[in-house]
Amino acid sequence: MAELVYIGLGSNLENPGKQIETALTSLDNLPDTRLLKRSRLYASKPLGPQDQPDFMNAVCLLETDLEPLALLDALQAIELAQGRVKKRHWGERSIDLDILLYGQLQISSERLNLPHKEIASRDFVLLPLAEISPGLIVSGQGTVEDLIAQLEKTFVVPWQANNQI
Ligand code: ROI
Repeated sequence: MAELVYIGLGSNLENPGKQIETALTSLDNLPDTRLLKRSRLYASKPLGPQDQPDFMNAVCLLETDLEPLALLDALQAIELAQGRVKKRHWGERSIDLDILLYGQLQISSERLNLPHKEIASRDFVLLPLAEISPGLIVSGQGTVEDLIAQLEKTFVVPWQANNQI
């Protein structure tokens, strides 16, 4: 049965914008999977150590027949194919793909927690999510706009070729 699945994409190494565009193409090409929507690219200040480059982030909506763990395997294969580099905990990375929401599914296991535990606290997830799915309810936590309103401050801006955060 096809499910609607939100994926978060992030990169701050090796041409981040291009890393995200490449990953979006790969997601659309997964078996039994279709890319329904994607956000713009957003530039964001790093969460974690500040002595690393700013991030580029985006969110997309897929329709997929892949089961959650099969999808997770597929995301990790895309990360590997893009030569994923991860330098340190909460540090710089060339591409990071996270399953944010998988239909209404709630699971908590060693490999996968759904909904993703950090959605509500991450401006670089919430702003692109609100762009592609205004009014989306993040299970038990309210709408994406409610969650944005609860953030103290945001450090995320839609990216244009020549802007600064
Ligand atoms: N910070 C931002 N702004 N965007 C990310 O995608 C991101 N991903 C991460 C850590 C290192 C926690 N910080 C981030 O994994």
